[in-house]
Order: sequence, then structure tokens, then C-alpha cells
Amino acid sequence: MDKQTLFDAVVNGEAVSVVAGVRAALAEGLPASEILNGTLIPAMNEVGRLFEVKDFYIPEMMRAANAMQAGVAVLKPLLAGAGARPAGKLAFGTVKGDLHDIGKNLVVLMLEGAGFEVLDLGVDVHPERFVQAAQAGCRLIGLSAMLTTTMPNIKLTIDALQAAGVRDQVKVMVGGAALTESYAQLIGADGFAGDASAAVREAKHLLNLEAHEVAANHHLLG
Ligand code: B1M
Repeated sequence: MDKQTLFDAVVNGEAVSVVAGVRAALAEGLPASEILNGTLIPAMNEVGRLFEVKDFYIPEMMRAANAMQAGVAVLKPLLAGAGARPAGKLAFGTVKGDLHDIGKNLVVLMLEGAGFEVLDLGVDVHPERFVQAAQAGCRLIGLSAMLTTTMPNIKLTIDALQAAGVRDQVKVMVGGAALTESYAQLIGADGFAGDASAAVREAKHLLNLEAHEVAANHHLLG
């Protein structure tokens, strides 16, 4: 199956064809990350465009989302297979009122691949659940929001962490299609990432992991 046919299968919500197409692409030697970033994600962007111009409605969007998830499930073991050592415990979720989870799931997958232990709180997550995760020792809270209407719930969650007295114990990273770095700064988040790979880099940066690793090596050497 060629790239265009796989792209069309995602857009048209044909999960069986998507699984077959992803398997065929892997068999041809294409890296999992290239199939994801070069075909599956662009196909979801096309679904968003079709929805915007009213060629697609919710049922079509849901079918496409299911097909995308079926394709990602095939790629999952390959994307998560880095097998790095544990690097810290994080809690991730899509904020209250927001049901989009494909992007959040990809970010979680990549973080796990990079060696983080991730508590995935799911979608439509109430601020109090993030507070509980912080109280339970998670070092980084990841908040995903895809809708302009749910973006304010990121700020509400940060405020809830503050009110509970745990804001200083955690780093807050935010992301999602509707967000920008400047908005993240405005609402008091510690970091922003535009995609899953950037999220891994940002999580390491926020937790100062490279520096700790360097320090640990120096300790061993010296
Ligand atoms: Co929705 N939806 N949707 N939708 N949907 C969008 C987001 C929209 C842009 C479509 C459009 O109009 N063009 C639009 C939002 C407009 C806006 O607010 N500005 C929209 C709308 C309006 C809606 C509804 C309100 C429609 C309605 O009911 N009238 C409704 C809301 C439901 C709700 O949440 N309460 C709705 C519903 C749905 C479905 C349920 C049908 C389905 C979601 C299924 C699911 O997730 N299980 C759906 C889908 C599929 C989409 C689009 C088409 C695709 C989203 C997606 O999965 N992208 C989307 C259009 C688009 O984004 N182009 C759209 C692929 C994914 C890999 O990318 O999620 O951006 P993304 O994640 C990326 C980065 O953003 C980043 O990394 C990820 C991986 O690279 N990232 C993070 C994400 N979270 C991060 C967190 C981080 C760091 C990085 O740190 C914490």
C-alpha cells in the first residue's frame, strides 16, 4: 500500500486498511516515526480541515480517530521500544471538558519510551485529580488541551495546584493544537511542547535530567 492510500484510509476511517497499510509500510522498512509523522498525523490534520469546511461531521471525525488509533497501536511497541532507565514519575491528562486523547496518548507513549513512568489520567480530567497526582509524588504534570474552550481549564488546574500548596513541588508542561508558547507563559506553565518529541525534550529539560545525569557521572568518576 502506498503512502497516499494509507493517508486516504485514515481520512476515510478504514481501520482495517490502516492496520494493513502500516504493517506493509513497516515490512518495506519504513521507520515507525516516519509512518506516524509523515502519513498518520498529516491525515488527521486533513480530517480537521475537512471538519472545518463542513465536509466532515462528528461521525466521520470519530471514524478517522479510531482508524488512526488502530494504526498507532501497531506502531506502539516500536515507538516505545527505547528501553531507557526510569527517569522520574509524571502525570498526564487532557483537561476538564476535553475528550481529545490521540495527541496526549502519543506524548505519553514517547515519554514512556524515553524512560519516564507516566500516570495517564485520561481525558476530561478534573483539576483535583492533578492535585492528587502532585501530592502522590509526581514531579511533572502534563496538561493537554485541544479546544479554545478548554484552554482556560489549564489555568484553572495550575491555580488548583497553587491553592493546594503543591505548585512549587511540580513542573507543569502544557501542549495541544490550540496552544502556543506565549499562552503557556501567560498562564504560568513552566514549559510548552508542540509535538511528542519536543515533549520528551522539554520534560527532560524541566526536570533538569541531563544535568543530574552529568552530576551522577562526575560523582562516579570522582
Ligand atoms: Co475535535 N476538534 N472536536 N474531535 N478534532 C479539533 C481539535 C478541531 C481543531 C477541528 C477543527 O475544527 N478543525 C476543533 C477545535 C477548534 C478549536 O477549539 N480551536 C475541534 C472541535 C471543534 C471538536 C468538537 C467541539 C466538535 C463538536 O462537537 N462540535 C468536539 C469536542 C469534544 C470535546 O472534547 N469535548 C470534538 C470531538 C472530536 C472527536 C471525539 C470526534 C475526535 C477526538 C477523538 C479522540 O481524540 N479520541 C476529534 C478529532 C479527531 C479532532 C481532530 C480532527 C484531530 C485531533 C488529533 O487527534 N490530531 C482535530 C483537528 C486537528 O487537530 N487538526 C480536532 C492528531 C494528534 C497526533 O495531534 O492532538 O495536536 P494533536 O497532538 C500533538 C500535539 O498537539 C502535541 O503532541 C501531539 C503529538 O505530536 N500535544 C502535546 C498534544 N498534547 C500535548 C501535551 C503536551 C505536549 C504536547 O504536554 C503536556
